[in-house]
Amino acid sequence: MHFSLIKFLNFLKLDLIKQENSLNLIASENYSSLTSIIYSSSYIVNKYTEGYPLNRYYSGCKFFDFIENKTIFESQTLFNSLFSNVQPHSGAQANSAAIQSLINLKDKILSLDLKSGGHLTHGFSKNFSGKCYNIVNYLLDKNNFLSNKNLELIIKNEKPRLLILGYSSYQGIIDWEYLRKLSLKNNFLILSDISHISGLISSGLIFNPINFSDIVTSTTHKTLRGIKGGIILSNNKKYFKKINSSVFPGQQGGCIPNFISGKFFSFKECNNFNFINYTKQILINSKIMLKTFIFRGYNSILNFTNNHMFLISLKKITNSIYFEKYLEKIGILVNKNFLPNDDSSSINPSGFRIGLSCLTTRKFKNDDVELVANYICDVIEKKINFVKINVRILCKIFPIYK
Ligand code: DSN
Repeated sequence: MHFSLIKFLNFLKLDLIKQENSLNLIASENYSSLTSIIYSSSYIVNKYTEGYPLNRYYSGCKFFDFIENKTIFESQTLFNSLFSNVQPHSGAQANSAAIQSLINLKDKILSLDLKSGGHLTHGFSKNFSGKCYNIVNYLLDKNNFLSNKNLELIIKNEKPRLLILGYSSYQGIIDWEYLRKLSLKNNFLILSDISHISGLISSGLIFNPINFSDIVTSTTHKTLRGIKGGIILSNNKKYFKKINSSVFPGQQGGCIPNFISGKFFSFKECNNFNFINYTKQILINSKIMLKTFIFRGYNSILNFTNNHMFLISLKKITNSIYFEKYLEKIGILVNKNFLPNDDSSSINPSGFRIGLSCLTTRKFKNDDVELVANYICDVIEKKINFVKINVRILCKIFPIYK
């Protein structure tokens, strides 16, 4: 075998070893099942499948038509939706296609500020969304809540065409029912990006906004624990055709057929009681971990979490870049993160974000996550003896892939 090929294969192997030997608390990640991984790596990758079932640009798609239809069906069942497009390569592409389906270039979008928990594709100046649309941001209130009253005021003043709900680092509750009423009264549309919380929604643990939004988008690999990619859902007939044409040919060429077959297996796994129990445990773990940090004297933006994640402040404690890198050295992965109204730069923001999807997939339960939170506090407080070895032991007790 050629030397560089051996090296390449070795890096793949090393990455798996690193995954097995790390406690991953990155809120946007999770571990796909071996079944989903295997079926997203099939020979169907060879096929070009531009278009939609029974309406393809190329011939020879009849078996893939069946696969795509089944995948669509599974995602509709998961979210009680009448329509689903499973082709977006990613959440970013799903958002781009959804926005194109709803509004015109330069129309006004109201979205949560990136520092308060928003996402790049919700209007960041260097992203397509910030370049193609007129963006106005809303903020959390002074107690870090998403305030209906503040939103109502800004909507009255700014008259947006589109309101984006759904966030990357907000642990509070979104009042979809109230905001839907507001949208009907004030004539704006709602796009809900449920990427982070879609697994919790599909299990019925968080309110499903499908009937309270014009379009819903999600990634498939966060709490939903699937193969990487995006989906677009809607119960509003008016948008079904528009969404399909915004994805193809508007946004992408051919979809990635092997990933769509991987998504099928992932969705099938979510349509199952085991997955519901898994997501219940995520919520328990997330609440216990946050409580442990608070007990040890750390501040979060809210003193509760409604989902799989939360933010912890490092203000006046330590530097977040150094902290993230140091934790990685001892085998714990977190990501440094902005806090609402952060005056620090994106390179060195004032806090870090914790998510419990990965540890829960490894079957960590109440006491186990409490232990991990205590290890992190020990590291911050420099009582660091034995943490690295203890992390390694936990990784061995709770393997990802047996
Ligand atoms: N950066 C990821 C997130 O946390 O939302 C996905 O874009």
